[in-house]
Amino acid sequence: MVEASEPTYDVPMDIKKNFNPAEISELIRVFKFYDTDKNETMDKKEFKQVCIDLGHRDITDEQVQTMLNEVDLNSDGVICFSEFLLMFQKLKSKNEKLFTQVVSSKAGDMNQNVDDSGFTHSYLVEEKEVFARALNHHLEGDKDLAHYLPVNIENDDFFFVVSDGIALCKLINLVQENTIDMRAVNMK
Ligand SMILES: [Ca+2]
Ligand SMILES: [Ca+2]
Repeated sequence: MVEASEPTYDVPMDIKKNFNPAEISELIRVFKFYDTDKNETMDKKEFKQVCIDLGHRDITDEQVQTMLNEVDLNSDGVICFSEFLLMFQKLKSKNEKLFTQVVSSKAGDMNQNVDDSGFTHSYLVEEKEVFARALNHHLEGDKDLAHYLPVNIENDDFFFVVSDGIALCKLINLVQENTIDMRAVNMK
């Protein structure tokens, strides 16, 4: 039999020994979650989402390529599961806290939200709730947002509210005070 492709989730023992079985199965889930076209490898676009979710929110395509090249040990341009594990092995030895955060933020808790342009966002339900609560708590009584608030934490109303530029600017200012001069925002 001619070998067409290596079995993806069959991990060499020397990589496997650095993780416990629970971590391996969690990382398989994480890998499958980001492998959006389900071809069992992670391409540049899919890998970019991993980088973003690891906290590199403003990462450029060039930076993604540089990181991908580092992880892509057999230089076939995509990341297989073994390479993905090796990346996490490095991450685990460098930054245990971030590693735990990734592994425990179960892919099952992730939701996807498709906006009008067809662009798919991934976000953590918890993250959305934190922002929705902040919005309700801090901007309650804001006359410009009176028609929106309080926003329903349970559904996707939050995305509707922040699609209004004014609410988004106010939210950003909440996080980082006076980032946006509200006098410059067109309130209509
Ligand atoms: Ca893929
Ligand atoms: Ca590869």
